[in-house]
Amino acid sequence: MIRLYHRPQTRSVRIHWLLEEMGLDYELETLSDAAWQSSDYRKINPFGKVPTLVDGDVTIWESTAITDYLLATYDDGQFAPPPGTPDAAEHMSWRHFAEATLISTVADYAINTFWRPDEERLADVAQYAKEAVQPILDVLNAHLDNREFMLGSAFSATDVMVGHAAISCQMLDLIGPDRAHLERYATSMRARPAFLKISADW
Ligand SMILES: N[C@@H](CCC(=O)N[C@@H](CS)C(=O)NCC(=O)O)C(=O)O
Repeated sequence: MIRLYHRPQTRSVRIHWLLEEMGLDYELETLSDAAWQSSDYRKINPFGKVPTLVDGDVTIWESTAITDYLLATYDDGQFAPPPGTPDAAEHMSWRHFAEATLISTVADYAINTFWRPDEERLADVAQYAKEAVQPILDVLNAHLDNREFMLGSAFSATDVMVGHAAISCQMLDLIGPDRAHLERYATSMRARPAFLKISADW
């Protein structure tokens, strides 16, 4: 049985959502503050971060790596293009972009505008992140012109990774009035049945 070590309002939401999209059986282990910071948790995730996924003998962390694992182990071609194709390369590019370029910048903004208590927020970092994300969102918005999903007309695991960031931007008022494609995309991702099942995570 797959077990997801999870916290609401974190990157583990993406894996929770993907598990629902893929229709897999899983157990959700929502960590308390104490469990998250415990030495026991560091035995399965050396950085003490979420998500971590355990599946039998397999323990895997880093959410993009977890999506790689779930696709390689359980996907029958529904959630990713065939390996070694141009579509697969595009799928990998955008899926990694979602963590490495997009959500890392959005998270700096979120942490310093609402996640941390007031006295721990760094206004300079929030301002920097808000400025840094603008050209990234412009590219994403342009990409979504005439595309229902990140790869065109078919939903894929990339939409969970990028969709999570798009929804976060919508909630944080980062999309702005001139990015209609991104706005439409975020709204449509939020309406997906699998997303609605995990929406209490937000
Ligand atoms: N690149 C990692 C980032 C994981 C990460 O930073 N998770 C945050 C929550 S969004 C966390 O657990 N932070 C706790 C900490 O840093 O102590 C991934 O995608 O899994």
